[in-house]
Amino acid sequence: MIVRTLKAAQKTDRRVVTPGWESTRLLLKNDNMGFSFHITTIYAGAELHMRYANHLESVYCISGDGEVETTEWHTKYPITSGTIYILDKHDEHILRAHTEMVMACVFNPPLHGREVHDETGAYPLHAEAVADDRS
Ligand code: 9YT
Repeated sequence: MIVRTLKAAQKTDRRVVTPGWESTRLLLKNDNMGFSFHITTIYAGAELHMRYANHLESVYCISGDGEVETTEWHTKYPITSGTIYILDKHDEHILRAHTEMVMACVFNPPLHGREVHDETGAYPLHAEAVADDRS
């Protein structure tokens, strides 16, 4: 069994900070679970254009208000506490945070730990790993 806390993980290089969001990656590839799990905060006013070409992602909104728009159909879905969106087709999308949003995110395949978006809005398949701190 592996036990971690968000508070402790935020003090390590599991926490990745960018201008529009930050994400603490609580469960990663080197845990050998087949997926990764992150708590992500999207800063108020952020507009993120993403397309995870190499990953599938599910995003559950814990708190905050925003919307996600598919760029193929321009369909907009309100995202608020209790809503999940599931990018089952590597969907290109835009996430807009009207307020600060806290999300629980799952990636398959799992992230290594230090990924940030490339110019296409994707994460690379290989990236720097964080320390293996399994207890
Ligand atoms: C919702 C979303 O995809 N935000 C970008 C960060 C990502 N969730 C991550 O790396 O944890």
